[in-house]
Amino acid sequence: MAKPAKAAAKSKSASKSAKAAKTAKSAKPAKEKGPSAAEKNRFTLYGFAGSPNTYTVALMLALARHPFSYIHVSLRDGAHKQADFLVKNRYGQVPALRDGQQFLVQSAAILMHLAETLGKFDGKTPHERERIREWLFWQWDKLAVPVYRLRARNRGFRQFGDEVRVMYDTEARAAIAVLEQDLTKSEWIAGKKPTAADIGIYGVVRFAPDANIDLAHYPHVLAWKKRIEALPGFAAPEQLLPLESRLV
Ligand SMILES: N[C@@H](CCC(=O)N[C@@H](CS)C(=O)NCC(=O)O)C(=O)O
Repeated sequence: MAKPAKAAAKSKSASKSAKAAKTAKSAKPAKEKGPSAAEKNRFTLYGFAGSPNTYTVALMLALARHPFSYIHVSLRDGAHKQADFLVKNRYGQVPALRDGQQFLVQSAAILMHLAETLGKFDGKTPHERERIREWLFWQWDKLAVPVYRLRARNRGFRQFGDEVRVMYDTEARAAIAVLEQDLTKSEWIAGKKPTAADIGIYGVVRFAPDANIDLAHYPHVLAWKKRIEALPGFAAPEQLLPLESRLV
């Protein structure tokens, strides 16, 4: 016997809502998986809270969403010159990064290693990868040294006279002007997307105001800096580098 029109409509709509409920159930997002024990144990960063170079490596790991343990190395107590640290970093400096059984040093080299092995913030083409290397070498050649020296002087960690201060100031401003010019052409330094070059150079530019360099004179650099700060996972040095060791 044919169903009366009303009953047929009711049963149709009931089966429709059962179907919808089923779909909603299956569309439920899978429970987000936390990092595995192997991921948690992979990296230990040795550093110092006030160290921009330690921050650069921590920032790379944070942006790559990779957990890491952190060991505080007291530069004040000279821990970086002790034998147990020199086996990790022959140069007696922070940072050092343990990746599994291997210790890596020199922040720019660490960034390149992370980009390559994590497959994040690396260049997408051989040309982009060449540009990452080129900019990170430039960063240490022209930008980092004058900015960090001026910052250290302002914080009372280095003493030098006005002549040297003016020299570093001129060098730092000339380097930031090169960056400003390049950033008129593209949003990111070495590729179409942010790469290790942006992270490394950000780790210097962030501290330019501590060297009495006002970034307002460099609008493209300022806009690029804001783009980095808007990336998911971004965190400031005080959020990433505790004053004490922290194990994950
Ligand atoms: N080029 C090195 C520089 C490292 C560096 O200068 N580290 C500072 C702290 S930010 C340090 O350990 N200073 C103590 C020293 O050199 O004795 C890098 O990128 O890792």
